[in-house]
Amino acid sequence: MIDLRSDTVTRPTPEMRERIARAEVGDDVFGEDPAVNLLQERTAELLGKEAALFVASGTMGNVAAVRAHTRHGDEVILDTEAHIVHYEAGSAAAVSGVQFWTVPGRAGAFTARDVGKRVRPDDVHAAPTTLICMENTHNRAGGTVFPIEEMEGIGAFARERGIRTHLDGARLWNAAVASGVPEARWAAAVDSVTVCLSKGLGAPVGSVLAGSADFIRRARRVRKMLGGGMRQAGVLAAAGLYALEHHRERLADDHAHARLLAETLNRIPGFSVEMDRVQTNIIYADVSEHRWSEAEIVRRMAEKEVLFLSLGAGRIRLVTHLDVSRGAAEEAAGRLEEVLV
Ligand code: TLP
Repeated sequence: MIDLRSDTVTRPTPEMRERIARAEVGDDVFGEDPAVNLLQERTAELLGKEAALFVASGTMGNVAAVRAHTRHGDEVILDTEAHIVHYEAGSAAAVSGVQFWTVPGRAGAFTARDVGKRVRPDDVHAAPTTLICMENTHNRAGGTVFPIEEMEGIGAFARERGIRTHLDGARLWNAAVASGVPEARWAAAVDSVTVCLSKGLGAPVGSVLAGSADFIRRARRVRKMLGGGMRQAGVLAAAGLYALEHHRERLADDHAHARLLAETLNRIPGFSVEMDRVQTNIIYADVSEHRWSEAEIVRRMAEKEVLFLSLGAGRIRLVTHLDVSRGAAEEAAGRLEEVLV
């Protein structure tokens, strides 16, 4: 089976399991888990932030960030296609009581000028603009990299006006490898950042939220409120530490495999992939011109043991990751051509 549904499907490698088995643990709600503490320190250092917090998921990191940055009734500016808008179960409204004003981004990115048009005046009619969220790489835009200069421009604009900024960096590692711009430079542009260990990096569970010490203190309380105060979480943090040390550079392989698959898909009549969006490990293909519906395409390929997702509106998504070797990517490409041409 070649599973291209998401980079979240990876299983821990034998070496990672070894590290998990050796993890030194304690009660993390008391702040006494050595592996969790080490993971938080290492991630904060890597991102150039004062402090960091281990959380159960990328969603929990974003939820805690939005809640810790805002008050009920505030307004948040973010891209129309953001993960926070589409896939976080309405948490910004339910948990933080904020409303969105979305920007139709270009490949998931927008500029300080776009934001400038949406910041509310200090007026009795308006919800105060207190937070801007960005996403890098951008999932629904196709794993695209947010241009660093634009993010720095937005960061500077926001700081001048006392507006906070948060980066959903679930796949910031991929952006760093694809662009050569280190994670810390992106993190420096914003007040807080969520990074995921359980996507391309291959850990079974976990994300890290980083920011100032004061922000992380507030986020820790939100995490507790969400039921995310974990106890001997070092068994999970150990996997994250292993992933940070060993699985970042190899993301370049995932990107090369995604390109190979995208080129193959583009040769299939009725398929169309915007190649300039295939910058990392995610591929979206428009299949609306194919003789089969997207559901039928997914079903036929599943019969051939190649899995990917149908997203509706004639789009499918394939994602490469740690458990898809060069050989498996070539094999998947061969089966796609065999069945769909
Ligand atoms: N994305 C998942 C699904 O939720 C769609 C996937 O398969 O791609 N930010 C971004 C940009 C993400 O892509 C995801 C996960 C998250 C946050 C949430 O992470 P988790 O799944 O750990 O809550």
